[in-house]
Amino acid sequence: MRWFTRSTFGFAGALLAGMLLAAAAGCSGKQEKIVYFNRNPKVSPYVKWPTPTGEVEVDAQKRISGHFDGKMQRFYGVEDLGTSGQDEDQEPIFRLSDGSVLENVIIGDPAADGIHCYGTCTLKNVWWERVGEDAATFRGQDDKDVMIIDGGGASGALDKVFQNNGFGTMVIKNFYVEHFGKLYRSCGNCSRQSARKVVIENVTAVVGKRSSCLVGINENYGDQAIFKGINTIYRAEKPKFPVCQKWIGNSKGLEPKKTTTDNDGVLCQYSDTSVFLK
Ligand code: ADA
Ligand code: CA
Ligand code: CA
Repeated sequence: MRWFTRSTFGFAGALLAGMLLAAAAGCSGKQEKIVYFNRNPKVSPYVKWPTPTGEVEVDAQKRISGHFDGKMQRFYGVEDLGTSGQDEDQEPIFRLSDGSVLENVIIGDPAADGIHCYGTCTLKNVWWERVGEDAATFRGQDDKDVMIIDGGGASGALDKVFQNNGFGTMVIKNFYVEHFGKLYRSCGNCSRQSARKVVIENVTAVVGKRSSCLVGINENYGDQAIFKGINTIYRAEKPKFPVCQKWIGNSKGLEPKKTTTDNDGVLCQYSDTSVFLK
């Protein structure tokens, strides 16, 4: 379900239409508001969504190497990137090479395949107003690679928010998530499987109707999920919502099989001092 529709002529078109409307309304003495398509998610008691300082249309993936400060502008896809469905072949808005840092960015709608990171990288204060196919994908090249997501938040993920498809550790900290399927999934059926890790630290999650687990890992490849700091999960919508779901993954592109859930102290490591279920 889309929360709102977006016409094909894009933000500039909307602005122009808005101006024309306003001009026309001016003749009849009525004030019309400009219609913005990339709206903030609804107000949340747990987070303050940032207000964009500007709007940036992205028609081809932006390649980042080194440091990029988005200065809290809203970046969203147009033309080939003007997609936000569940198609697995979408390109990202940002493509980060090994060693990159991306900060102060708002990803608007359409968000396509979000952000791809090839190697070690850091996302600081990045917000997704309405996640596309997923929010960010880590394609670590070896077990030492780390993708750090520090600060920010995400809303509107029909399925996954963060996807770990290569090697290495994903750290998700100081992050807010709502209206999501899974916050994190170690790829269940990628052709290159490995023992992937995730560290969840100071995360606030509001479980929604579509939420199926906070993190999903493959037990047969020795994945791990480690919870640090204070993580708060509001699960009124689904009282049995699992924090950590284990699966038997494969490298053949098949649908993986679910096994057990929750803390076992080895693969899923948490306690009632690191995870608070509300
Ligand atoms: C699904 C799919 C994977 C991979 C992933 C992604 O989980 O089964 O093969 O494409 O999405 O990276 O979006
Ligand atoms: Ca996917
Ligand atoms: Ca994807």
